[in-house]
Amino acid sequence: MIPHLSFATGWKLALGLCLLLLSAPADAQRLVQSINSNWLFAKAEGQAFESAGLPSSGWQPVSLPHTWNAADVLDDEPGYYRGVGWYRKTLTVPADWQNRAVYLYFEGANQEAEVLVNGQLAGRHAGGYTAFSFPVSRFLQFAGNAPATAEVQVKLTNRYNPDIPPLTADFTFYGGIYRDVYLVAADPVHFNLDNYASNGTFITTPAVSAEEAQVVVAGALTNSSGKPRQLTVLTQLLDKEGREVGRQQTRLQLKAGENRAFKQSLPSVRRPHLWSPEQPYLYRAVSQVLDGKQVLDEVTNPVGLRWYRFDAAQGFFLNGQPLKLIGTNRHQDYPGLGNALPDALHVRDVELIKQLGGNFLRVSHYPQDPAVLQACDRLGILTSVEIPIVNAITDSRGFFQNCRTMQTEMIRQAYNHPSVIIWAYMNEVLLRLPPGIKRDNEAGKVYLQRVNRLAQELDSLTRREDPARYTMIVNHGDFELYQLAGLPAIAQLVGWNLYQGWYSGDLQGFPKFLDRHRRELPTKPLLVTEYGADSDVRLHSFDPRRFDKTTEYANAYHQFYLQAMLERPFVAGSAVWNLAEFNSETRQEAVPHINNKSLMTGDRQPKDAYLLYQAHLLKTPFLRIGSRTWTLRSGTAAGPDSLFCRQPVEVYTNQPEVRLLLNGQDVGTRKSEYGVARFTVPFRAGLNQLQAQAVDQSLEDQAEITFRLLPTQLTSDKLPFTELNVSLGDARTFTDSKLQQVWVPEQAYRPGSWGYVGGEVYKMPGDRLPYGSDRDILGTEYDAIYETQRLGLQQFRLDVPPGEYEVTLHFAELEAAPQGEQLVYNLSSGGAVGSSPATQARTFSVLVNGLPTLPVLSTATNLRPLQAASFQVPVTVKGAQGIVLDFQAQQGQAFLNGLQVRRLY
Ligand code: GCB
Ligand code: CA
Repeated sequence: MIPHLSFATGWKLALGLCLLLLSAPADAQRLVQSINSNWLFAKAEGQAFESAGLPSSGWQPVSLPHTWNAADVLDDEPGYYRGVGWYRKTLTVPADWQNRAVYLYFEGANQEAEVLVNGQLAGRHAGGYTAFSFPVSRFLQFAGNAPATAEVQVKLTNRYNPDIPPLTADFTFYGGIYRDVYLVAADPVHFNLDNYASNGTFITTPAVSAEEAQVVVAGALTNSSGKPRQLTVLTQLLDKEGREVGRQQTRLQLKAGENRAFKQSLPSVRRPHLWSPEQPYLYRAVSQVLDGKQVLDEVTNPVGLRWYRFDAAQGFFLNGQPLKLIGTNRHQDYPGLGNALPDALHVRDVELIKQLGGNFLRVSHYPQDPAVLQACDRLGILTSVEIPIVNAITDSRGFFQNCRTMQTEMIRQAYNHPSVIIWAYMNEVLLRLPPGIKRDNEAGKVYLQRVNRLAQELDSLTRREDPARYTMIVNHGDFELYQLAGLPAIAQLVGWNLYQGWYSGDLQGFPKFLDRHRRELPTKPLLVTEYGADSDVRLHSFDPRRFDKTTEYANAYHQFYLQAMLERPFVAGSAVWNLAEFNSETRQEAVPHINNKSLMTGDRQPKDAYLLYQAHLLKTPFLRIGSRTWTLRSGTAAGPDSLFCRQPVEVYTNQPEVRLLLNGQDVGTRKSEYGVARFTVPFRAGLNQLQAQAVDQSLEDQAEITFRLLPTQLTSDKLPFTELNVSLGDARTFTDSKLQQVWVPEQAYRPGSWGYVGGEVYKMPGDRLPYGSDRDILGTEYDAIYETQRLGLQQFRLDVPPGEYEVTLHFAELEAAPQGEQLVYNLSSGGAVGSSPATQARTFSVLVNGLPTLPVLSTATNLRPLQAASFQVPVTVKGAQGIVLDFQAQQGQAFLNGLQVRRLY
């Protein structure tokens, strides 16, 4: 959004409106154009921001939005470019703009910017998530009636700056001008263009009821025309059809150079159309500056008429009715694009929350593209918006000042969005106490006081800026610590990010925590601002465990949390962490650099948990077969003579009963429990067609699942052995849709079949992972396979029939010293996580059918810690010998992480 129009009005729509309402010579109107095309970009690597000059080479053409980190946040190299980048572009400005107020307007650039026009400094901005604009008329050089050329240069850095939040966070700080940039040319008389990149007008609705609504427009006019002016501000309130439902005129005298405030109360709207998630009815307030009949400037703002309140015992009320706020958080990135998204992808995410049945978006952890709140206004999604004070603060004047400025920018820039109901300003600010600071030492006492002080300042600032909305602080689940810092008392609402049953403890800890808040903070309304569990769509388990990153554990987690919140009216709202997978460069786990605690994949395919919410929230009939991303499965036949394998299938529905058919045959009818009907399906080898039907509605869904059936006896004629992929030390299956392979969990050797002999499941120290490691394994996309391991095994045997085989052994040494800057997103209180003991020396050999095929496997040479290493060996099997791999340790214990066996002939 840009200054001349509202944040809430789409560009094209806004420009169209201007034309329609135009009643005066066009040359007086404000002109706005995006200037996203034809920029040049170059890095100034290794240079300090302050002294970095324009690079002499390395320029490449780019269009905005642009980030310089789209690729390097995904590679195996830890870290990403956090330094200086330059952008430049030549603008041609028409001669008659000599008499206009010309501005450059940036929706956002991460994170410190210096803007130069024709070599002169137009302005600086700190903070990567709010808009900024600078007047540039004085830098334009016109020669008579010729157009002026202006060279715009933007020096930018995304370096760490202790004075600018966020300091650390579980997301990537992509550098670049990653939102739209506009050029604005206004009449010298205009709505204030110098107010924190706001549009200079502010709408409030001081009283709204079913009977009537008051609408007030406040703002300021600027007269830079060099002479006194007699002006009128005219505001028309238009309904959805564009009919005028109210108007107000205010006459103002402005001296030359004066900036003067105004305030207009429009006549009340009788029996207003109210704004709500079901019916997000929007009026528009069109405000004009007139000199006589001539329109000098015009701004349009959306107006949503609604009233609301939070109650500590009963939750949230909209327009007098209780409304449980349910929705998600959202980050602003997308696979391959980093944070440089076209508006359409921002809008799509809001639509996905709507399709989920949600009514709430926590815009986390920073203000986002104007397109987001515009879409929320249109679709009826209530929002909370926050500035990015995450994990910690710096006790410096600069940090405090930047926080205040950001909070002011956020509020003024997003003020006119009816979807916004909450302004927040801290996320888990006590998660990472700075070095040397403990909750119970002297330094800690001082630090907590400073955090308290900053919270107080921001809270009062927010209430002054916007008394109509609520303030909120968002905490992690360390109740005592936040109480100790006195934070819950400050804001009007408390948000808790709760991960019991994920990062710590078990699921029961969640309702316990909620009830504790209710008991100990009885006057404070509560929102569950985050909760979630990692889920890698490739991983599945029939015995889901905390932290196994399977779809099944995430499903169980969400079901439990949702139920606990729905049962408690005092829980005013909730937001899943997160709508979609997002980049967090420092993260390791099963998918390095990605946080997959989400309802959708990065490219916005629904995970099962998304369907679970739909089943609960949608009011229209809904029925979908789960495991949509699990269309390739594998498993062992039910018995030596069976040609099927029984596995679960879930159907998500808001219907009472579901019938399931497999290849046209009835599998059974099940009642749905809490949105899920559960079936056990006898899958056959090859294609399986599933059809689910609601018993009493004409609702149906279909899914096709390809099944790789493994024989119980590997010499079976009925089910000849073709291939086997095993993840050692693992209890999950892993589907690789690219190679169309399924990895199955290990099993102990049984004669006639396959499996390991001896050894134990590797488990990283600590209580977090049920098995395996969470470290990034280099040189592979299959981290999950390498992160699990069988340690100290003696053999792996397969009783395959005679023939030619290809055997691939996969290794990764998991004992490794912790990485320097390792992300510790451990939300349990205390305790370092994710660190493994120092590297262990080991040497072993593998014999294949008695031959020393891999004679020296050693951590000193070919088994580097946390590095994938694979060896493929041909094996000829004669007679009944099968395949026998012998593991012989010389030093330390032998291990194996993955094994693939394929029959060639
Ligand atoms: C949190 C943070 C969020 C993280 C999330 C997680 O509590 O607020 O930024 O991404 O947990 O996944 O650990
Ligand atoms: Ca493994």
